[in-house]
Amino acid sequence: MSNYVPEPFRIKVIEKISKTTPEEREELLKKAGYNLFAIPSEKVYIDLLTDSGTGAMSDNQWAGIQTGDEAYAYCRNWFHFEETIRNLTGLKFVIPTHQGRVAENLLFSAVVSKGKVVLSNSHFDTTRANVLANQGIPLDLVIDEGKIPDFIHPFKGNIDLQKLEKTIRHYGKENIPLVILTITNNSGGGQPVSMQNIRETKALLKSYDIPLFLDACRFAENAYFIKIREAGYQQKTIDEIVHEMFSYADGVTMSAKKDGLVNIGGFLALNDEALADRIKEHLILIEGFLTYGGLAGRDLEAIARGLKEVLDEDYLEYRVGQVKFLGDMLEASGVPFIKPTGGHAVYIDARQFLPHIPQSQFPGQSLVANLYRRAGIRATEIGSYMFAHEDSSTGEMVYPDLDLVRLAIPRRVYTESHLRYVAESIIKLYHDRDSLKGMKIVAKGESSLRHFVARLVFIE
Ligand code: PLI
Repeated sequence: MSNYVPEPFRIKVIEKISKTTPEEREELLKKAGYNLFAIPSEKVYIDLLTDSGTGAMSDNQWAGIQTGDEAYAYCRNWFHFEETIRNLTGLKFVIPTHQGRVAENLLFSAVVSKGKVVLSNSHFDTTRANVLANQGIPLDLVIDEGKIPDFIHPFKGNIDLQKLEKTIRHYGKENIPLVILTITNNSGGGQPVSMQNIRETKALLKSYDIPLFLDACRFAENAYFIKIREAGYQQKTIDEIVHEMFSYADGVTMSAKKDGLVNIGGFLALNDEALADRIKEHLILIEGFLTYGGLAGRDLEAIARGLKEVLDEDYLEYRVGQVKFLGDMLEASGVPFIKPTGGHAVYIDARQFLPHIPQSQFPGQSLVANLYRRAGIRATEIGSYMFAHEDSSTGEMVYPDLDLVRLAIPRRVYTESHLRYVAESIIKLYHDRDSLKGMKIVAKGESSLRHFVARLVFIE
């Protein structure tokens, strides 16, 4: 078992969390249609639904909030925000948004149209949905090792360069408006992408004149993995690694709700001036003026400060260490999960955990519902419930490669003892796994984001 890396901070403000009884939770689950997104947060004991927007800000960020300049145009915090992002990414044009998916919406509605193909290591669900909403085709080309849950590889988020080149040739470069690398690769287990892979992807794309974008929500965690796992980077600072990563990018989309260490915010940054100008017009239509993009001045300030704070190596060591600590406790009891652990979450392999439940009966969602039912812990399914869909040409169901349950750890929120409680609860559930039942959907929305709204029942 690994040692716990102590928090590099002390706690100055606390928020009460409440315990509920199993009977109360059973009622809440029924009412929510076994959809954990519909459970009131005050009824959750440990909330691992997401690491997005759920972190704790620092005293420095809260102090920044007090300096918010709430003028409509060109507030002082905008200048700090823009300068911070330019310095971080080296990109010229910065477009603020209130969260990451709006950056995706603005980007893909500008460059994707019917039949255009967007290639990625793995699209996150909102990224995929934004490509689809513009009638584009999102394709995932992560390396094969990235799809084998217990295969140990330092950079399981890498894109397969051979497949990338083959796919570009197949569709023709004129049909590929951009390639986007998700760092770290959320849908594939929070796994990092190596510097070599980013560099080689850029070199390949340059020869075809296709821009490279980074979905950089978790760029600092990715940089930390490069530092500890990739030859030649041990002596570099996180700052230097981050600069090199972004030096290969023609553009970046970012949800600041992750490595921006804030509760709301995002941005798009890019070098193509003509494209930036088109996007800015759309920004004014759907988000707000060029210098606030749906955010308050105080939010811009908190993001600017968060983007600097996140580069602290002590913080990143603790952050990635927390995830590993949880993984090591599960490993000691044989619970199957994606190895090695990634940057922001432990991803349980639900098909191995519940081999008696077929993909068509959503093993991951059964695990998620039972974990809340028994322990008050909220996690999220990333598998058949989220992604399975009917092939429009054959009418057959298409299932994802992996059925995962994500235990996402909010930044700077939970302590070692919370993680111990989580591990103990999951291990108990694992010992009792044969009693868990499959599920079926009884009501669903039509969009490709059905998992937020669908209702389910257990198959008795
Ligand atoms: O939730 P947004 O709109 O601020 O960001 C969308 C988004 C884009 N890319 C990636 C890799 C994400 O992880 C992401 C959001 N992630 C969420 C909400 C999550 O729970 O992981």
